[in-house]
Amino acid sequence: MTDLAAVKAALRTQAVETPSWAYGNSGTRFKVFAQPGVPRDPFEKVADAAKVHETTGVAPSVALHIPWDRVADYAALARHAADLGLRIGTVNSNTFQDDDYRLGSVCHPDAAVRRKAVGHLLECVDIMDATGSRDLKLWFADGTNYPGQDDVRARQERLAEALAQVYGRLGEGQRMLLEYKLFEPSFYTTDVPDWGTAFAHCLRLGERARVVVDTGHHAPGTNIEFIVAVLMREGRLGGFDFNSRFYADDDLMAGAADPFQLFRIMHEVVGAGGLASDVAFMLDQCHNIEAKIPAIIRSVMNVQEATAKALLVDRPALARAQAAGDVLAANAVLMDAYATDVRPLLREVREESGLHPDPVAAYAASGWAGRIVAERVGGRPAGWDA
Ligand code: AOS
Ligand code: ZN
Ligand code: ZN
Repeated sequence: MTDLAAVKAALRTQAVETPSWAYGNSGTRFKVFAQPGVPRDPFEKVADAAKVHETTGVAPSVALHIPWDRVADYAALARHAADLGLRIGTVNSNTFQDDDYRLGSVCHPDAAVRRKAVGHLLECVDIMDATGSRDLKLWFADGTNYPGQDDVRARQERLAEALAQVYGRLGEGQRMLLEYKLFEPSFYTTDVPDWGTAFAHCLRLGERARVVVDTGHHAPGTNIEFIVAVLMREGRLGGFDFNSRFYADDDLMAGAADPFQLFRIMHEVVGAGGLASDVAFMLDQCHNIEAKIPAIIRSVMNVQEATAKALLVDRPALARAQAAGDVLAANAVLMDAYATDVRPLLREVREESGLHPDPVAAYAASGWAGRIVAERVGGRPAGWDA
């Protein structure tokens, strides 16, 4: 028998961080379809993120991406967020958009380029100090395209050196989250291609270096929940970049392509006590053809639904079935939870928190979509083609 009050309480404590770049225009390398009303600066991105929190109640922070979100006064940006009931979350670095980075950034064969890349990462920590952010998220586009292009082991050494420098600069309570990705933009080797490589670097650095699992960064068929379980057991899961993929790193709405996978991941998180831990639940998405704010609201709701289902798993019954070796009964316990329609429960949770039961409808009724189209003329791309 599930304790519904406990499930609701857990759901109320959930926090999903939304990414600033998801509010701006984005696209593929073929075309960016500009949308009217998109933010013209980081302050407006924060304002949109505040709308997501206002309607869902569970999106209290927004991640920055530097230099896309470069401002003159980061403390002012943090104050602006606080005024809107939000805080600045993870700071994401960008060492992939300069010509200098053709052969990589922190793994580049030229020490001068490596110094430039590390300088940028250190600047990101300065920004964290100014905004009060806890986490620095590192994703490197480093790698090679052809066998023999560079020395794989030398590149790992350079990476380790750069990470150690940045880790040493972190303030107390700040963390380094290292994100891995199988391929792209490099097509032969990637310097941080998988959780094992990221984990190995984190182990050398120290306890505040953690791995980020972006759900779009694996080979098809990879059992992501297994990776989650192992990293949580080691105390090294820093957080998630949630999104959906059908083919590669598609960055579609979380829970859109494979809601069952999202449920299986959240089942491992809940089982390991992750909801009450320091695991960061972030979205990393781009909304190329759909309206951005409603798509982010939908993604947050999808994460909530997967979480609610994971919380509804009858864990004592599951443990009994597992101990008895009853394969079918154990599987049935999980599938029963997954098959539960949790939408009425989530509507209740929202109403009990003084929110509209339907965040999508609440956003539509707020008039914000019309207001930003009228007020914001000349919205900027998120950065990919800036
Ligand atoms: C890139 O594929 C990664 O998912 C990173 O998290 C990246 O920094 C993010 O998508 C913002 O561009
Ligand atoms: Zn990511
Ligand atoms: Zn990605």
